[in-house]
Amino acid sequence: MTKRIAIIGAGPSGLAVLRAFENARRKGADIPELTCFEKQDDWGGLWKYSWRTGLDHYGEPVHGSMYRYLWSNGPKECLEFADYSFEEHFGRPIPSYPPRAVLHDYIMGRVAKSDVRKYVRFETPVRWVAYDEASGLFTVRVKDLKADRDHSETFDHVIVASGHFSTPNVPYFEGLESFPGRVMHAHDFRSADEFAGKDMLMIGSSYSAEDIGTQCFKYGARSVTFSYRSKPLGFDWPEGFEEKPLLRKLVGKTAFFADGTSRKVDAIVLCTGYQHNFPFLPDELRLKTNNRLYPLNLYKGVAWQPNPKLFYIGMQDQYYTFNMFDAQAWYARDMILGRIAMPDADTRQADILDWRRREEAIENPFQGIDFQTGYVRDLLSATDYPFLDVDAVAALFKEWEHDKEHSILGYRDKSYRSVLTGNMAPVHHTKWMEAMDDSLAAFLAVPDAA
Ligand code: FAD
Ligand code: NA7
Repeated sequence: MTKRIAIIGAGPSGLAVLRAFENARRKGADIPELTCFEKQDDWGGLWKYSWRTGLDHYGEPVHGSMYRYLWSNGPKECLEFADYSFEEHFGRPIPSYPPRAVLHDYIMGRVAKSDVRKYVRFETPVRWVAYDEASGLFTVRVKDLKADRDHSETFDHVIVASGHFSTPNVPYFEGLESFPGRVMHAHDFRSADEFAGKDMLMIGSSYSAEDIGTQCFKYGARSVTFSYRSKPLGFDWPEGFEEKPLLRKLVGKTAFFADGTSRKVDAIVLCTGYQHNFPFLPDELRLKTNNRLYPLNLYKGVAWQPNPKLFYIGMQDQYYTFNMFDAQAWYARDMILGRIAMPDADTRQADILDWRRREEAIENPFQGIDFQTGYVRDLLSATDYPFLDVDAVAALFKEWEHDKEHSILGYRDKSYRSVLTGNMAPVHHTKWMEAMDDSLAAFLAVPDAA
């Protein structure tokens, strides 16, 4: 009997799994029967932009957390698929920090080249997964939204690739309920335009705060105040930005901070991160973790320790993204195909704890980059994924960190060399702070040729 595999989600992680199996099939392997359940009406995960917030037209929670005017917050050279360069997709080298639409086009280009769309059932959210010890099978209950019908199927393996930047973590601060202006979580932020001329307060000091704050400034916000819980972002901020310790309370429009200072603000964006949320999984199958580089209970970061027939892809905090999802997908595929032996539970646990110990020793971003580089290298060394020079990628990540330190509003004007093609990215025709049109056409336009 052919094995059956359920993949939950057709974002970059789920697509990496489809590609991994397809790659094996093309090389002559007998692959299992694949079914990918995707709740949205197209693939691409977060990269498929949705203007919607809250609930969608079916009453389902909107998955999208990306916003208009989102540009890559790391160099594209760090996320390039080893088997599909940006140059192959666009026919020429392109600048290092593309806007969302360009990255979306690139991700779509690779999957369009392989015949995997047939495996995906769109508008079909997974409602529940149960494991039966006696049969050794998973039962997956899904809802066909278009047909308005629930049904169940059985599978030998389940691969969870449903993402973890969709369910907002929303803390409470005294006075929020009577604040006379916009309050939203980053998950619901879509367009910076509405904040032109406003004084903004961002709670949080990580990627969302930094990016939404600078973007609002770019589109005309009068000032941006960041409020941090543990440590400030710490950039050399230009005029118009400031950092404050944690918000204590709001009285009308006035925000009071832990250092006793205060200021008036017009709008608040809670950039307070996301929850790993798997409402379709029972306790014994459900990953419980915060956003970190090495969650417990995942052998090699992918196989569910208590029941390694279940896999998770893309659940770590991410320096590496697309190429790490590939490395994970190829590794999970090879465990399922029996090409990589699944060690016993004690060996797996010792390996998990070893990686976790190394993760806990990380003291700064450079060590974080080295840690995840080591992790990706470990996975890649075991499969036939095309060669990826991860040391060269790590060097680019460190250059990126330096470039951000040097200029938080100007780092996206930098160029980096592709580790795949060896070619240097061209400088973009417009500085990021002046590039207001984030469309694919505007980004790829060659002004001199007009
Ligand atoms: P997702 O992209 O979240 O895809 C998960 C898929 O699973 C979705 O299609 C969803 O609809 C589906 N799904 C969820 N639940 C179910 C269910 N129950 N049943 C069926 N389907 C389901 N990365 C970068 O490399 N560069 C960036 O510049 C960058 N910017 C980012 C900006 C923001 C605001 C955010 C939130 C993330 C950003 N990321 C960036 C990181 C991003 O997480 C990854 O690039 C990537 O999208 C993760 O892929 P994924 O497939 O794991 O998850
Ligand atoms: P992150 O990177 O998980 O960061 C969450 C931030 O929110 C972090 O600074 C936290 O502070 C802060 N936080 C969380 N809870 C609170 C409370 N209760 N009060 C104050 N501050 C809080 O999420 P992001 O959204 O920034 O980034 C996620 C992805 O989106 C990323 O991959 C980007 O590319 C885009 P802490 O440091 O823990 O004190």
